[in-house]
Amino acid sequence: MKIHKKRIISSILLLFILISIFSPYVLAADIGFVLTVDYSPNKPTYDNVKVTISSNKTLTKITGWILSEDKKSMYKIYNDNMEENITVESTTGESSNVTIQINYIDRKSPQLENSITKNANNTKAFVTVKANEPLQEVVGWTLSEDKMTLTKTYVKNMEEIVEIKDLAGNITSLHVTINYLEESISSSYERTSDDCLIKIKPGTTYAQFKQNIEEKIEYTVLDGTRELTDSDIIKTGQIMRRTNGEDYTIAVTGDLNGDGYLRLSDLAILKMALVGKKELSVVYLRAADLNYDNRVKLSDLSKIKMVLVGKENV
Ligand SMILES: [Ca+2]
Ligand SMILES: [Ca+2]
Repeated sequence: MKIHKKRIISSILLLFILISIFSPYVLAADIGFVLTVDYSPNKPTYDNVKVTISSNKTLTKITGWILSEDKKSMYKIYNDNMEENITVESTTGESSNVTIQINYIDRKSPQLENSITKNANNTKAFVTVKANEPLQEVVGWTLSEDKMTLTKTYVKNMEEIVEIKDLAGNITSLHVTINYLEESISSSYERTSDDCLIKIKPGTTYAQFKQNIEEKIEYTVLDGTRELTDSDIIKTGQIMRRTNGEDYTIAVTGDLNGDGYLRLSDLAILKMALVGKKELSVVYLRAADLNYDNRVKLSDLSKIKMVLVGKENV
């Protein structure tokens, strides 16, 4: 019984608070004829746009508009860009002019112009796509600040179809064929567009490394300025220097302190990097990307843990 009483008291208190919050509006109830106009969606779209006009008063029906049950709002569906002036009237005789303006319905796919250049060694191809309108981000591509240009660097031959979307989602398919780059330097290791060499297992010796590089490729591996010998361990941060003048920075998977192995100390570094207490340079970010998805995230931390307890392999 006591509890019940308390509830009543707190309900009364709540009511009092609510009244005091809303009383300024209640007192100023006659604030005239107020209209708000809502567009849905209100960003580039290939859909129709629903325009809703809401008011504090009941409205008079306008031809072409659908009035709500309480008559305090009405909507109309527009299937094209347009500008229209309408006069909205309340049932009590007030009126107000409203300009409806829609200029972002887009049902045209982007027009693209693409060009491909390559470097002198035939080891990289640079694809540039220019559009006649702003584009959405495409995974693996770099979008310019004005969103009109996409670029991507290819380091191996491939053929792919890229779906390029404008802001409204209209798609133009781009067929990219790269077939004139030098053949791969390794069947196990991968060269990235930022000139790192990835997918090298921790604890790899230089002798083992050499077995994984194509025979026709001429190179040395440097630790600082020192050339490696066969029994040396391959470490993150070492440089593979080719006779064609290209340098690739070596990223040993999971080796984040540059000793060539994956140990608890590497796990500690990844933890610090993930909480923002340590910044990793490009090659160490590559080494930290244990699942090779081009991102360093918690999933890489779980993977490193699984490798350390022997439940997974690099
Ligand atoms: Ca290490
Ligand atoms: Ca990753």
